[in-house]
This record gives sequence, C-alpha cells and structure tokens, in this order.
Amino acid sequence: MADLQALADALIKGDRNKVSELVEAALSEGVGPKDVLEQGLIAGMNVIGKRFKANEVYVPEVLIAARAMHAGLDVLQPKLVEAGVEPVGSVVIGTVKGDLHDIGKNLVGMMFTGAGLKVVDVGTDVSPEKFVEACKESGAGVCAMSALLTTTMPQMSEIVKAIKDAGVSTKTMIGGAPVTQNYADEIGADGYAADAASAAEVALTLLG
Ligand code: B1M
Repeated sequence: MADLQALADALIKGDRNKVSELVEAALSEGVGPKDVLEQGLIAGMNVIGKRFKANEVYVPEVLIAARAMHAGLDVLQPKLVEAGVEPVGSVVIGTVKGDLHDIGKNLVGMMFTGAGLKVVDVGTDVSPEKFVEACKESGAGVCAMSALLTTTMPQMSEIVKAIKDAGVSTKTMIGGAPVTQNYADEIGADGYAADAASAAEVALTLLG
C-alpha cells in the first residue's frame, strides 16, 4: 500500500531520489495524482514551511526540500494534466524594478508551488508595465512583489497603482526585508507577508 507519509517525510529530508521513487510507486499502485500531490508533496512542504517560520530549519534546508518537490512534480505533472487537476490558483511573482535580489523571491515562489499554486516568475528588475502585462496574460489571482532595497520599495506603490489603473482584478501582495504591513497599508496592497511560509498562506487567503 502506497505510503504518502513516507513521501512527505522524504521531501522533508530533501531526498529527491526517494521522492521520485515514492511518487512513481504511489502512481503505479493506483493512488490518484491529486492525493499524491496533496497528501505527499504539499503535506511535506507545509511541514518545511512551518519549521522555517519557527526557525527550526534555514534557507539551505528549504532549497533542498524545494528541489525534492520539483523532482516529485516532474514525475507527477503529466498525470496531473491527464487527470485534469487544476492548480488552486495562479500567482505572478517578481522582484521590482532596480532590484536584483532574488533568493527570497525564489523561496517564496517555491512555497507557492508547494502550496499547489501555479507560479509565473517574471524574474528580477521588473517594471510595473511588465507586472501588469504578466497579470493580464496569465489571468493570475495574485501579483506578488519582492523588494530588498529601501530605494526600490516605492516601485511597489507604482505597480499597485498600475494594476488598478489597468483595470486588472489581480490582487497584490508585497514582501522583502525592508517591507512592512504598514507600508502595504500605505500603498494599498492587498496583502503583506514577512516570510516565505506566511507568503503562501497570504496568497491562498487572497485567492479565497
Ligand atoms: Co544586497 N543588500 N545589495 N546583494 N544583499 C542587502 C539587501 C542589504 C540589506 C545589505 C546591507 O547593506 N546590510 C542592503 C540593502 C540596504 C537597504 O536598502 N536597506 C543591500 C545593498 C545595499 C545592495 C547593493 C546596493 C550593494 C551595492 O552594490 N552597493 C546591491 C544592489 C543590487 C541591486 O539589486 N540593484 C546589492 C547586491 C547584492 C548581490 C547581487 C551581491 C546579492 C544578491 C544575490 C541574489 O539575490 N541573487 C546581495 C545579497 C545576497 C544581499 C544580502 C546579504 C542577503 C539577501 C538575501 O538573499 N537574504 C542582504 C543582507 C541581508 O539580508 N542580510 C543584502 C536571504 C533571503 C532568504 O532573505 O531576501 O529577506 P530575504 O527574503 C525573505 C523575506 O524577506 C521574505 O521571505 C524570504 C524568506 O523568508 N520575502 C518575501 C522576500 N520577498 C518576499 C515577497 C513576499 C513575501 C515575503 O510576498 C510577495
């Protein structure tokens, strides 16, 4: 009988070979791809997210778990498509114009993937126009912006404004070391998160 807890445990340990093997084993035993995703991969990533938030694990462990998640998703993806399993929602994510820091943004993106979201990563140094275009094209429910420099934070305000001006219904959320809830309130962003695990929770809440 397929052991989805063992799959979650392998992901938590970051054992990507075992994750791939266990995903294959579960599928060949007839477990549905949605169950493999939710009770195996996402369950494991949720544990990593909670431990990361509680400072029980650090950036390297999260990156290793995310790599294992991707290994599992590589095996699972075609089956999910075949089974018509839709992502919970989609999110555009990027680092704002003038800012090249992407480690935090990538971690947030990984936690989004881990939460079952489709992620459209527009990269770093992204202009308000490019954010708007990506939101329109992808029909994303949430636009997630990262900034690590106090000098680039004002770009977030520009992006929130550009999205509203373009009449796009995508909700906005912001984060990054210098960013605060107060700043989010000040510029009218719909959400703020201090870390990658909270970011996934906020995005899911914004998506309803
Ligand atoms: Co830069 N840098 N850097 N840097 N850099 C900082 C940010 C700085 C605080 C260092 C310092 O002076 N103490 C400082 C900013 C000062 C300020 O404005 N307040 C700084 C500076 C000044 C600069 C340059 C201007 C330096 C120079 O050239 N004179 C320059 C700017 C380049 C540019 O962007 N245009 C620069 C360049 C670089 C490198 C290229 C060398 C490199 C980036 C490499 C890369 O990202 N690929 C770099 C790095 C590595 C850092 C530090 C050391 C580490 C940042 C990091 O990756 N942290 C940083 C000092 C520090 O933070 N200790 C520093 C780990 C990462 C996991 O955390 O990104 O905070 P973080 O992400 C967290 C949360 O913030 C949150 O979740 C993540 C995980 O929990 N989060 C979100 C992030 N985005 C989110 C989005 C969300 C929600 C949560 O929702 C959408």
